[in-house]
Amino acid sequence: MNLFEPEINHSKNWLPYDGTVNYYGYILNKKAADNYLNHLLEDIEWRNDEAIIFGKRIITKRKVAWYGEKTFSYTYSNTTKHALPWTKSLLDLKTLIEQKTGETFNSCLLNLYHDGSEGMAWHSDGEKDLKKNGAIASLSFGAERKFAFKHKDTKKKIELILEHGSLLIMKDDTQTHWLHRLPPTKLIKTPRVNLTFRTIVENLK
Ligand SMILES: O=C(O)CCC(=O)C(=O)O
Repeated sequence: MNLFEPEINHSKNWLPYDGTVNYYGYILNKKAADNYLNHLLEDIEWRNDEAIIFGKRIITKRKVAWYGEKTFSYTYSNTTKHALPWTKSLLDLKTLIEQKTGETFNSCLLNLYHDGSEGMAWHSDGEKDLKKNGAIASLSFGAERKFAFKHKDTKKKIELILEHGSLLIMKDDTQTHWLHRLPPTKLIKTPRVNLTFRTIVENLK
């Protein structure tokens, strides 16, 4: 028995229909996850996120960064971002989750939530720059937060808690049928960093 691996059935599909979500629990022990969290907080080029909503420019308190194997551009919420080259730690994490999941990724969107007052509203990751039905791997560090899915037609909701050092994967037609969000909460006073590894289709601009 490996004492560092949680006994979680990562083949379980958390969605009842129209997509696949697998949760692996923590894939890094606490010490390794703490080290990555500190590295990510200090060394990533964090920027406030920008969105144009109903013609108005919104700057979020949540910070973002985007890294990848090429200078991909990626457009969401009507703003375009350009990827920075992988850091060694991000490349190591990408290799680890590729081994765990059997999927491949060429870019990563990072989110920094300073405390529970920051979250992310309902959305799906179906932008045209992303590979259609490509897997998205979500790696979480820091504060444990609730993560929720809502079916676009039936409105059925599924919730789970994302732990420090844990991996979740969304694949197949999940983004077509389900929204997801990170709800804000007054209970959390510490930061959380989330990394979503994705596959961008060639669009070097
Ligand atoms: O922080 C999270 O777990 C959610 C991130 C997310 O929904 C996204 O990057 O699309």
